Amino acid sequence: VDENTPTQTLESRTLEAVAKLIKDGRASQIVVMTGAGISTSAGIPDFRSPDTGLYANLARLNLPQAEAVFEISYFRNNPLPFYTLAQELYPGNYRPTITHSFINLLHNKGLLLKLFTQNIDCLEREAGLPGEMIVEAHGSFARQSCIECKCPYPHDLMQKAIREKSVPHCLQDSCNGLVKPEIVFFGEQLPTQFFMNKALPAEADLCIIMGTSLSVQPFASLPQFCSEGVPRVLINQEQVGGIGSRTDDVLVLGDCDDGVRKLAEACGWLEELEEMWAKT
Ligand code: CNA
Repeated sequence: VDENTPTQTLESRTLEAVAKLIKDGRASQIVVMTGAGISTSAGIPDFRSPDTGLYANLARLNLPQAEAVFEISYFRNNPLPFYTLAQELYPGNYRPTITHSFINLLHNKGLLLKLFTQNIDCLEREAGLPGEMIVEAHGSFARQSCIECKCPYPHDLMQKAIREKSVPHCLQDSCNGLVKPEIVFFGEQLPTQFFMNKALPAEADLCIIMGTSLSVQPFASLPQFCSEGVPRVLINQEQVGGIGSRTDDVLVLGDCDDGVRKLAEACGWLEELEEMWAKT
């Protein structure tokens, strides 16, 4: 839609109008959808940004193609590249960003319906958001199991393996299969939690999408489940996923920490947000 198309819900396609909607109590069931871009300022590279993204920097691992690091058939023959990467991404090495704190602030104010994240870094939990508010669509490092018999593997042994960059094997004598954190590889089913919650965006009265290229399905389809007339705000370096095509879509192109600060300021929450973040 072009600039002159009339909006349905917002007074204008701006962050200020979104803030007004929130302050007027007309947006209180907010769904947030995130990806690797909300963790780049914490120091964790995303996948697809040219030059800085992980895919651009995987050459040292000698992979046939960058994506192979998350392919189960490749992992079965050569799990080391994944474990090299896992050591980098493993929770505990990074501090949540102000964008993570913003999502937690929405929850504290009773405005968050659900966070859908593609991230596996657990930074939203570390920012204080309770697990039940989060749909980890691509799994996380919170659990690990054998890729053959699916038997769970102890967390402390996994931490040790990651630290030592060794590859853990199933503890069942008869199995000895490879163990992998329950993060979703290409071609693997998403967690049931995703399918149980994927209709939720239809109940939202505001959608905020941040730091994702919206290029991985089925996650990329989530914003389409928002009802017509429900504002969808994209805070991202680039325009993605057709956001901008509806009358109440708002594009905030640039760094997501900047965008989040602007939205918080327009809501009158900036000081509170900065204080909350300082405590993480
Ligand atoms: P992606 O495809 O790498 O896209 C990232 C998006 O964020 C791009 O559109 C960037 O332009 C944008 N971006 C990068 N930095 C910023 C910033 N500071 N401010 C605003 N926008 C920014 O990542 P997606 O999450 O969309 O792809 C899905 C994959 C990436 C999922 O399976 C994740 O598991 C996986 N991943 C996760 C992490 C993590 O957990 N932190 C890190 C790397 C990859």
